[in-house]
Amino acid sequence: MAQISTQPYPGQKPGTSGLRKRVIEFQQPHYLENFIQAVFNSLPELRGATLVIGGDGRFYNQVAIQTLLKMAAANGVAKVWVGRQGWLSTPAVSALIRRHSAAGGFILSASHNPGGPQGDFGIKFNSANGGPASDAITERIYAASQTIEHYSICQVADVALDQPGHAKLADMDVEVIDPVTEYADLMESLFDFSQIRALLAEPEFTFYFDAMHAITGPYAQEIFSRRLGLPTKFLLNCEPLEDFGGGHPDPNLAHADDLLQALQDAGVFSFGGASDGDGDRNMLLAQSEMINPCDSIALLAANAEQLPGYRGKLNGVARSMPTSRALDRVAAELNIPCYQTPTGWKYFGSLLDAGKITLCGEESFGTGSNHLREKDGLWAVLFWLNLIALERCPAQTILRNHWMKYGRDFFTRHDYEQLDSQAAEKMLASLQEQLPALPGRTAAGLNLTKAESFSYTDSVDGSVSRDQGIILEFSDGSRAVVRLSGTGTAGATLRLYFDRHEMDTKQYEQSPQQALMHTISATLELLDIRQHCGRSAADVIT
Ligand code: VG1
Ligand code: CO
Repeated sequence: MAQISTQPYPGQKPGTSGLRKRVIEFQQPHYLENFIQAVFNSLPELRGATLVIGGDGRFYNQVAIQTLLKMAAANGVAKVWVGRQGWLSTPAVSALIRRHSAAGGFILSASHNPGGPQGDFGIKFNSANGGPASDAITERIYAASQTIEHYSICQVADVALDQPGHAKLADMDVEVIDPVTEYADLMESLFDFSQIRALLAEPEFTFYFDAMHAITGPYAQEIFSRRLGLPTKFLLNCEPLEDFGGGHPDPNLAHADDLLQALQDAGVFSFGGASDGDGDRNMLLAQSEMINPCDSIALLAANAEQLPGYRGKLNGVARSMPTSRALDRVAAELNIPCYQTPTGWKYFGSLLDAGKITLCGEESFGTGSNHLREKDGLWAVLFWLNLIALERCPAQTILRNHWMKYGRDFFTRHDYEQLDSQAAEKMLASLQEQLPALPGRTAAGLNLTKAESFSYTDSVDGSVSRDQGIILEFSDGSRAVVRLSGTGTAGATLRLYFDRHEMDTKQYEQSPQQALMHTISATLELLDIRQHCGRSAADVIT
C-alpha cells in the first residue's frame, strides 16, 4: 500500500447528483483519487465494510473503477461487489446495496450528460439505504476534499472484470457479478410478468425500448427479451458504448430519435420506452406522444392498487417541487399524504426509509418506489406495460381517462444552457430581491398571487434545505418555478418550469406551450433573461 501526497482541487463539490465534471478535469493528476479519498476520510465506517461499485460504461469508467478498487482495498474495505465489465445501472447499485447490506456504493456516471473523451464523467456515493448521500454527508466529503494531503492506494495489478467470479485485491474480497440478474429478479417480484408476456405476444401490440447505447442495454435484453419473450428487433441501441454512439443519453423528444421514428410507423396500440446513461430515468411514448413524467407518476399512483407489488401498500407519495401538482390530486383522492421535496432523489430517501411514501417522482423523467432508493427507468416502463396489459387499451386512452377524472395538469420545462454563471446568478439574485414586492403585481396580463423561495424541512430528521428554487404563483392558478441546475458542467443552466391545472375537457388537446403561454410570458418578463444573459430563447424544451 502506498501513501501518495496530493493537494486539494477547488470545486469538488457534489451537485444534485454526485461530482460531475468534464472528463478532462477528472484526468488531471490525483483529481479522482482526491475525491475518493475524501469519501473514505469522511466516512470511517467504510473500513471493514462491504461496498457496491459499478458504472454506466462511459469513457473513463474502466480506469476509474480500477483506481477505486485499489483505493478501497488500501482504505480497509473488506468486500466489494462489482458488476461484470464494471457495469451497473444506478437502480441496480441501489438494489444491490440493500440486498447485500453494504455500507454504501459508488456509481461512476454522469447520467444523461454526453460521454466520450470530450464529454462528462461523474462519481456518486450512495449510502447504506441504497440512496444518494444526504446533504450532510455531501458537505463532509466536500470539506474533506478541501484539506486533503495524501491518499492511500494499493499498487497492484488490475482486477479482471470480464467474467463473474471471485478475486482478491490485497486483503479485500472482490466479487464480480452479473450486473443484471438480481435486478431482473427484483422486477419480476413486483410486476406480473406472465401478463406482460401475453401482452407482448399480441400481434396488434407493438413495444420498442431504446437503451441509447447506455447501461440499460444488457438489462433490457435480459428482461424484455429473455424473460418476457420480446423479439430483439424491438430493442434499439442496446450495446453499451463508451461514447453512447456519439448520442446524448438523455431520454426526451430532442434526443431519442430512433425510438420516435420506430413508433411513428407502428399502430395506435404501441408503446415505447427509453432510458438515460445510468438507467435511472425513463421516457415513455404512447405511440409517438410523450407521456409527461408528471402525469406518469400521478397515473401510476392512481393505479398502483391494481399491481401485485403495490396492492394495499400505498402509504403516501412525493414529488419534487417543480413537478406538476397532478400527483397531489391523486393523493387527495386516495386520502394519503403527498410530500413536496427539493429537486434530486436524495430528498425522497428519508421519507421512503421511514415508510411515509411508497411512490415518488420528478418532472425530469425520474419515477420510482420503495423497492430501492433511486429513480428507476426500467421499473417505470414495466409498470406501464403491466397497466396496459391489465387495461388492454392504448396508453393514450389510459392517459386520457386519467385526465377525465382529475383534469389535465399542463407542464413544460424550458432550459437555457451554458449561460455565464455570474450573470445567471445575478439574475436570480435580482429576482430574489424583488420577491416581497411581487404579489399583487401584474406581468404579461397575469396577476401574481405569491412569490417565494422554496425552503424544505425534512419531516423525518428535521434537516432544512433553503433556497431550492423560486416559486411564482399566478391568478389563473398557474405556477412557475425558477432554479439553476446542479448537474451541468459548463457555465450555468437555468431551468424554468411551468404548470397549470385545466378542467375544461375541450382544452385538453392543446399543446403545453399553448396552454401555458401566459405563464411563460409573465415569467420571462419578470426575469428578463435577454437583459441579464443575452438570450432570447430556450435551448431545450421538454
Ligand atoms: C437534474 C434533474 C433532477 C435529477 C437530477 C439527477 O438535476 O432536474 O430532477 O434528480 O438531474 O438525475 P438539475 O440539478 O440539473 O436540475 V440524473 O438521471 O442526472 O442522476
Ligand atoms: Co440518470
